[in-house]
Amino acid sequence: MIVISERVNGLFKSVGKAIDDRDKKFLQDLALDQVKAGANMLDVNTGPGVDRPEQIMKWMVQTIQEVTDVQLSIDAPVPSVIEAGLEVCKGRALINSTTAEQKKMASLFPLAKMYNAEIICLTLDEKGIPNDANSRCELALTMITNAMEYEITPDRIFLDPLALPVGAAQDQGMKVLESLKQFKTLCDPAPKTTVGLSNVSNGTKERPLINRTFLTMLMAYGLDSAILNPSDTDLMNALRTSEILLNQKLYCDSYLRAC
Ligand code: THG
Repeated sequence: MIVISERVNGLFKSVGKAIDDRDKKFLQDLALDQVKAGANMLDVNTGPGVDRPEQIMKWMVQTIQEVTDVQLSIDAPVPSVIEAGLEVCKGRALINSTTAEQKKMASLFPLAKMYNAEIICLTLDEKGIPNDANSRCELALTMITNAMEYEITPDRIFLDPLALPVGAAQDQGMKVLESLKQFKTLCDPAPKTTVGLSNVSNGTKERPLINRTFLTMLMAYGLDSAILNPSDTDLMNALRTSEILLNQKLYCDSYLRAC
């Protein structure tokens, strides 16, 4: 599993404050802490409603790169903010994200090509998030085909079926699982898959339990990566145990400590 930390996000109050104060040390300590907790990648997001998000994205990427070479996922709803992050990103970046909306694809696939980046493709379009797995697959194919026009091969694509809050859309959990399985059959080489795990527990009273239960299910359906909170030890233990049970990692008695 590729673990992408969700914590480097201005949405969290303490991170938002560090951004406002341009507190480099806070951001750098957070980044290192996430890597130590098991993050293979950091999802960098300025958070909503900031002034000059392009400048803030650049500052965040540069500040983090001063202390770690870990891969960065540049997360923003606006292409110009993603481009700002890509301009200063030293290693290979993951673009988070395009959708199947024509305008989004027309700006983000050229950026992925220009910066030789990987890219997350959210299965939603002008009409919103589809209601079932088949329609999510249709949008996934649209994005895979469009990406090929820019010489972006499927192994550089992470398909995201969009996990939704269980309290608001209870029927969607199973549809997300089915989508993951079907995505793998769409092309060869198969695209990778990801989800924003914490979405599923938004607004519930049992967030950590719901997150880790859903994660083990997603992994059984072939999930390759997830944006999650690596500081949640129970969650990471469930993840490591799933890797063992799915025969993705070699078992030894001390596998939790070894990770
Ligand atoms: N897919 C992709 N990218 C994504 C998402 C996705 N990026 C953003 C998001 N979804 C994943 N990241 C988060 C980060 C935080 C939370 C959920 C998902 C979260 N935050 C607390 C909340 O909103 O209640 C904040 C609490 C606090 O302020 O401390 O839940 O789906 N590709």
